Amino acid sequence: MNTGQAPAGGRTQAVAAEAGPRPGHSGAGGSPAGGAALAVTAIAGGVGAARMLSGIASVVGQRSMTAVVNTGDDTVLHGLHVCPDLDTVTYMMAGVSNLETGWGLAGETWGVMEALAAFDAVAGRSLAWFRLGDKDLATHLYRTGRLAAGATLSQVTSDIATRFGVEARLLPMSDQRVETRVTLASGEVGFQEYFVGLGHAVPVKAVRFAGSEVARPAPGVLQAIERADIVVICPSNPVVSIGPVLAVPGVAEAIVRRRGATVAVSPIIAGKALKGPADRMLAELGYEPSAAGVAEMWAPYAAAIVVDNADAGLAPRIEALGVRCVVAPSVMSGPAEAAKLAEAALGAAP
Ligand code: FO1
Repeated sequence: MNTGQAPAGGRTQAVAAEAGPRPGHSGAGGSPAGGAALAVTAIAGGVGAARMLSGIASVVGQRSMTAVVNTGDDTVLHGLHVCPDLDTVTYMMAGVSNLETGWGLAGETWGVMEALAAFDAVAGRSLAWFRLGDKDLATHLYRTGRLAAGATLSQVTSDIATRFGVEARLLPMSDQRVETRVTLASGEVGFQEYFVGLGHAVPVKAVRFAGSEVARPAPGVLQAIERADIVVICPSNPVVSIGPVLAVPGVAEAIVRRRGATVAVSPIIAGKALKGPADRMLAELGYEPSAAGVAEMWAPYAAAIVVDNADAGLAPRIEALGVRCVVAPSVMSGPAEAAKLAEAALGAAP
């Protein structure tokens, strides 16, 4: 999917803080016991990817990992540059994320949002519809200030990861702005207006990634894909979380070249997304909302896919696509389950 446009017809080849980490968090990174760590590069969206990454970290150690993260969800609010997926991944890898929501920081307070909402009447609209916690705001303030002073998003992302003690390499997909735009019956809106503002409760007619045609992969992205022992396509929404990454020129081609070393994990279990609108969105855009539909989308990119036990019956269809199907429990209800899924995914890579 290197067209800057999400696929509309489906079935196409071209698809196309609190102080300190929680106990058990492997923030120090390092190799797993008993040998050299595998170098893993993950293509990541938001919450599902963050859980998967923490599972991978518990298997190979953070220092062996690179995550190439979607920035199509990024938005400017109150003049601040907010990068939801980068922050979700950073906070999860640091062991400081809000585990209930999956986004934002644990132990957050909301004083600024409450004070901001007091301006709603004079503004004539809701100002705090996208909730930025007091501590989380420090991340957006720092990022915005550094970008305004001329730093690249890659540099700032690296700084933020360092501040939170993350040792995995976190790369934005691009230093240029690529904006996921969603067409609804009422017209086109930005991704967060659809996702948070409208609670993703309205049908999607089309998705595009504005700016992708002229974007370049951020420094290190192509090398991380080329040099990885294993590339993992995380269980994120294929259209709006992984799609923008693939839309950055050169990234899809790099993954296709590493197809033999690439494994995907299905975000769809028994026809449903655990969180978010992926199942509905796939159907609305002409894809089959099932693990087999996801396998069909990823067949050009990945030699193997992990699907949940509930989808074991789809294995023959998936294998007929030329994709090795590994069946494993894939609901990441906690760190132990995430680690087991990571083991299955890393073991699935040919
Ligand atoms: N998601 C929500 O559903 N409501 C919010 O108010 C919200 C605020 C927010 C603030 C910072 C951040 O990094 C993420 C936030 N998210 C919120 C999550 C975000 O909209 C989505 O999870 C991703 O964009 C989809 O991957």
